Amino acid sequence: MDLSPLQEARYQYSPKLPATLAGAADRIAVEFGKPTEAMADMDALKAIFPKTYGKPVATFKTGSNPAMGKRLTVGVILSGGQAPGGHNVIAGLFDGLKRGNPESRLIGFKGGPGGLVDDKYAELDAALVDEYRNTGGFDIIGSGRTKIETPEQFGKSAETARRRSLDAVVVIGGDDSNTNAALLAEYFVANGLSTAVIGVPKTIDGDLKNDAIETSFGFDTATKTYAELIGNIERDAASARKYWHFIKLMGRSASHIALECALACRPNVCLVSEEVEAKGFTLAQVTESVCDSIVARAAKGLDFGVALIPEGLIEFIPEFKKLISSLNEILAANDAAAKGLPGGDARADFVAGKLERHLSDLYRSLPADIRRQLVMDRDPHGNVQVSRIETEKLVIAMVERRLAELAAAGTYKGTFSSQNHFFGYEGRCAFPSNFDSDYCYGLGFAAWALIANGLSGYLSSVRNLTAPASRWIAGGVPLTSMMNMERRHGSRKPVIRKALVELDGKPFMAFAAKRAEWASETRYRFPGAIQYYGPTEVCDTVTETLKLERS
Ligand code: FBP
Repeated sequence: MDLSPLQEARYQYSPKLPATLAGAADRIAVEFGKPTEAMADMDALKAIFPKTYGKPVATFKTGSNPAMGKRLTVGVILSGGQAPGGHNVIAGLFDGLKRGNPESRLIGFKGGPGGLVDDKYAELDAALVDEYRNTGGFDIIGSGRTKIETPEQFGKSAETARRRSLDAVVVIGGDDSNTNAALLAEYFVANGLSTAVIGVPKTIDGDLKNDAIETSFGFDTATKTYAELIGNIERDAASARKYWHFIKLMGRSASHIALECALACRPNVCLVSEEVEAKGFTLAQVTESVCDSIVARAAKGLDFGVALIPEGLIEFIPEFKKLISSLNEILAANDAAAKGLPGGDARADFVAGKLERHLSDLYRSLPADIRRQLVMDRDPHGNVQVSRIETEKLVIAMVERRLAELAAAGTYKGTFSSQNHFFGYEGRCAFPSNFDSDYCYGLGFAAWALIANGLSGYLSSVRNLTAPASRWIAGGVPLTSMMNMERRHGSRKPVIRKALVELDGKPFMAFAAKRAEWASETRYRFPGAIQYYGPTEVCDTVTETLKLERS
């Protein structure tokens, strides 16, 4: 591999650790809080997790702890979509293990949770880990979306843990993967294994957070990467003055990414899925809200603009939500028949014939591409793969239709020309920002400290993130304390509750206070590229979301 100058320079970067983790291993003591409760459905969860439910929150502090020198063998898994900083979680975990005992070993299961089931692994030694420090991507061992759910998969995971004499498995993943981690932790204890399971909060979507987890890693770098691109597009729009740019942004359900980019860049429009759902908007009403800005700006001679669209939008429009859930059921019930059809159009016709009348009308009114995209295969967790649905093109088509009506009625006199973009994969493997480099290294290091203290069923946590890194607070949060029961595939399942955008939360309120002005005026803000070297207020700054939530 030829190295870029930045990659060479980033190898020299030493991630900052919280002071409590920075000293000698035997000076890292642990303090426990009170037993915890789940977020809801306590009795049901106690019954599912009899061995691991209700553990106390753990916080590391400086003190004496001779147990930290244990020789350990740990396996690590990267699960789900890439997020900047995953390699630094592994580096932090590796360095922690070696600080505790130079004889400790780290192995990496290849290609996600499937690697644990099938016992496919690579030894992670110093030379290999060094190659990946402070770099983006998950390519050190690869990732995957296999869900460990059948008794056979659990059994095979346990066999691997025994065969490799694992003291612990670390699962680096989002809400679904960490729900799996909780189930695996319970399974291992219930079946007499001493292998601990520790999770690490990963996802660019930013929706794995709560009172104890301030943000998931990767959100900082991904949103800063998108914000750079959006700022560049805003400047282009304001220079050329001839295009409306519609930008879909990743985030499978929650709109945190779109909202963060709006706060950073001040575009003319940013749709927020959670608001659309709360207000029960139809697609026509969503379209109208975009057209309001286009018409208002056209009246001032501003026939250009930038609109942000969260990837998950259509699942939050109530009429679409019903449509998607009916499509899911039809596809699940007719799996073989649907798969046997010779292409997307045939599949679309097949399901359209099985929908209730009003849903079938909605489905048939959509552009053909969108119809095809809505019946593509689901992911292993049963989710529609929203990154493959061109919602930005759907919105453009609806806007064009509506503007034609407004023009005919004489209420719109502008010219409308659009460009569409989708920013997702562009940000998931960027060189982690200084924040994500430090945060991930700390999360990995804390994962080791949890394991060395004999804890299982915890999510590694680093808090107080708006303070300098030395004052960050490291510890672990019991996975069951973040769970509730939700309906999935027809039955109630334990899941880590996804954190959606809160409409009474500070980030949304800050946006709502300004959006009318941004809709009709040009108030663009240009964040520029992530900076790794230079003044701390430029290089070490956190997201607008985190600043507002922690203010
Ligand atoms: P995770 O929840 O696994 O972190 O993945 C998030 C995400 O990047 C979403 O934003 C996006 O919808 C999805 O992954 C895309 O998945 P894939 O990489 O399989 O196309």
